[in-house]
Order: sequence, then structure tokens, then C-alpha cells
Amino acid sequence: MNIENAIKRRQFLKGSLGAASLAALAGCDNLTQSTWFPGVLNKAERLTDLVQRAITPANALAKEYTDSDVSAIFPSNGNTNPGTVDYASHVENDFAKWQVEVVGLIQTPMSWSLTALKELPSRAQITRHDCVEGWSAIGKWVGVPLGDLMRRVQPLPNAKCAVFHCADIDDEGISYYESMAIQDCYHPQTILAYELNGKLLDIPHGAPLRLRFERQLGYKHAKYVMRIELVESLIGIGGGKGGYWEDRGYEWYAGI
Ligand SMILES: Nc1nc2c(c(=O)[nH]1)N[C@H]1C(S)=C(S)[C@@H](COP(=O)(O)O)O[C@H]1N2
Ligand SMILES: [Mo]
Repeated sequence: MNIENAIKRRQFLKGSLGAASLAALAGCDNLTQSTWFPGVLNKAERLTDLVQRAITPANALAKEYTDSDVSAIFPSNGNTNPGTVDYASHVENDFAKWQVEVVGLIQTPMSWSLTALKELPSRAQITRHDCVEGWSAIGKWVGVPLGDLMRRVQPLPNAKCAVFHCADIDDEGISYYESMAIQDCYHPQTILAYELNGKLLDIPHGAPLRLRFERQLGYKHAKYVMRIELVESLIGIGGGKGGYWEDRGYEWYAGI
């Protein structure tokens, strides 16, 4: 589905169900254990999410393309270099000391260097990235399925969401972050990618590690991922709505 259709469908879904988007957000914490459903949305958005998940079931795969479909140019968007002193020193080091840590509501806190991540089984996928700013591009990503990392750290039963903390900050010093429901961490196309189009990720595209969360809009695909935190509720993290752009009004469940 192209971006216009995705937006139209989202408008349709919103229109047909009514978006009480000003309602207070409940956070991840009001879920019962048995439900797969992310609790961060308000009621109308929950309905939208339910309908969207009904149209495209949660485990359905995003369309995958072939090598010949790969876009000649994959634009980069948002922050294209974290520009901090800390990040600059990682760049100088070829990211040899970069670690991605998994913390929070898990049995075994763990962290991986890039070398360690690259030794794990990888997955390659050629998918289309759709940015709400009106562009799309097809790229070939290689990375580690996030589900494999989850199986190693063993989320506790009260872990409802995974929060991705990034290395970049905006002009006001606010950090970029994103989040997803725990069950989406296990989607086979949810990967921590370190390669784009046969090369190590470059800085504009999120070096050394970025999330690919296929079937979701571009802003959900966090770049420069440093830390993954498993939480019960998104309240108290950033502006409390589950992501940098969500805190500025974008939907948390940006399914396409
Ligand atoms: N850390 C971080 N991740 C981010 C962003 C950002 O500014 N910072 N921008 C988002 C947006 S809006 C898009 S469309 C994609 C762009 O990814 P690309 O630069 O590889 O094209 O990254 C997303 N992830
Ligand atoms: Mo975007």
C-alpha cells in the first residue's frame, strides 16, 4: 500500500470509529496478561489498532521485494548525525565500543557489541520504507531478529513495551526514542539492522544499529539504537506517549 492510501485508510478508520485523540493516555500498564494488545493507546486509537490488526493480522509479513526493486537512492531523514561528542568518539573508533544493552523488566540483563551481534543468526529483507513526509524507498536490510535477543533476556510477565533509546538529540536536547508492544518484538521482520544495501549502515541511516519495524511508518524505525528498555508503562518516558514523534502528536500504532 502506498503512503497516500495508508494515510487515507488511517483517516477512514479514524473517521469511522471516531478519534478521541485528546483523551489521556493510559500507558502500557492497564493490560491484562492474556491480551496481546498494547495498552498505550486511547480508546478510539485502540479500536483503530484492532481494526488495523484485523485487516492485517499482527504476524502478517510486510511485502518483500527483490534485488532489482531496490531504490537507486535511499534518502535519509530526521536526524542524520547525532553530532554529540560521545557519538563522534564512536565514529572515530569505527563503533568498536558500541554496545546495545537490554535492560528493564527482564530476567537477564544483557548487552551486545556489534561483533557479538553479527555472530548471531541474521535476517535479510528487502522492504519499502514509507515516511509520513511523503517519500518511500526500497532497501535491503540485514540484521538480527529482535525476537532472538528477547528470547535470551527473557522478558518478565509484566513487560508490556520495549522502548528504544537512541543516541541523537534535537536542538533542545531532547532524545529520540521509540517503542513497540512486546509482541511486535517477536515479529520475524522486526530486526536490529546493521547493513543497508550490502554495506555497513552509514551515519545518515542510523549507524551502527537501527530498528526495522516493517509494516509501520518510517518514524517508528529508530536509528542509532543504544539501549532497549522493557517497561510496563510508557508513562514517565520522554513525553509519555511512546516516541519522539508520538509526543508531538503522531500515532503510536503507525501500522501500514
Ligand atoms: N534516532 C532517530 N531515528 C529516526 C529518526 C530520527 O530523527 N532519529 N527519524 C525517523 C524518520 S521520520 C524516518 S522517515 C526514518 C528515516 O530513516 P533513514 O534516514 O534511514 O531514511 O528514521 C526514523 N528514525
Ligand atoms: Mo519519517
